Amino acid sequence: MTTVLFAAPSLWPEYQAELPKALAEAGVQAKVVIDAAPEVVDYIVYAPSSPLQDFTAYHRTKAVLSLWAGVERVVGNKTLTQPLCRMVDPGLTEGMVEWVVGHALRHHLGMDRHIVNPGHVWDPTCPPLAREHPVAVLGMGALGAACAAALRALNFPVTGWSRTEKPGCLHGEDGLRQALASAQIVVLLLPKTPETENLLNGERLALLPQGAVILNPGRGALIDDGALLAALNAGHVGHATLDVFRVEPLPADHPFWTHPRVTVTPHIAADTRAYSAARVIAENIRRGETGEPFLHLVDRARGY
Ligand code: NDP
Ligand code: OXD
Repeated sequence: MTTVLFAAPSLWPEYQAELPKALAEAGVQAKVVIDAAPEVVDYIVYAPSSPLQDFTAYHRTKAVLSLWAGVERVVGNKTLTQPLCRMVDPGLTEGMVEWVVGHALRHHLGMDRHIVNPGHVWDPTCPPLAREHPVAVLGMGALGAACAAALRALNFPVTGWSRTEKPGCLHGEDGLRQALASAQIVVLLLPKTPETENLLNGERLALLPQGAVILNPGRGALIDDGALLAALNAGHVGHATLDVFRVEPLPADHPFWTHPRVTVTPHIAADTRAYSAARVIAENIRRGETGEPFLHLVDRARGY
């Protein structure tokens, strides 16, 4: 059985080492290669940025296993008729929790005032407690739910919002308005779909309390950039820490780079790490081989 990696060549050494190990642990015998004729390929391990965009020739392939959690670049690909699984991986989740909690605490504690204090001002104002700083987490999936749990463990009152109804979580337009109206910090962990594009538009940004902070490690298109800049310029939004953008790398002349109320991080919130992702992939290949249902199947109609 043959598994091919379609991803940046720089990833090959790690996956060449980790995937065979993980497959052996899962009790699966498979060859892992970086190139093979389409007619011999059983599984494709896939980065959506890969040059492979036409899957027509892969008749034998049983599944495409994405290395990314977000699959918006591939979900609408009509040549891909096999099951598509996305990445849900403890390593990815751990990274995202650390990024979200770190940036939330930066703003919550007002750390910047003390880190950059050229006038050596002795300002003894104490920061509030987390219990006084409500957070809205938009998107309560694998990553959002873990971030919400970590923030709750620090005593932040967290309101979650998702597409479907779930216990302890808001949904729908009314739920979104309610979540935004009280949020001092908003975390965006939604996939990019036609429904979520420009979710944070001018009207919804206006619902936020004065000075609220936005953390976006989800996807750039979730926010209307122009509306965000206007809200930042007006001081209505206090700060935006953005990890993802409509165009990546963020173009050098984009106003986000120089805006005093924007922090840009270069899509590094959470990485797919080969040593843990390989186990997720191997488990799905094992399932494919034994006829068990795949984990983390993408729902093409839903878009995530
Ligand atoms: P999941 O699919 O597990 O969760 C998505 C969540 O978004 C679900 O709670 C879902 O609701 C909700 N959602 C989807 N559409 C809507 C909608 N129209 N209205 C309201 N809620 C909606 O994804 P993950 O948590 O694994 O990942 C989230 C995103 O994070 C990825 O799609 C990717 O874009 C981004 N990401 C970014 C990384 C980075 O380094 N910056 C790294 C990894 C991921 P429901 O539960 O009802 O289905
Ligand atoms: C992902 C990402 O979707 O890195 O996994 O953004």
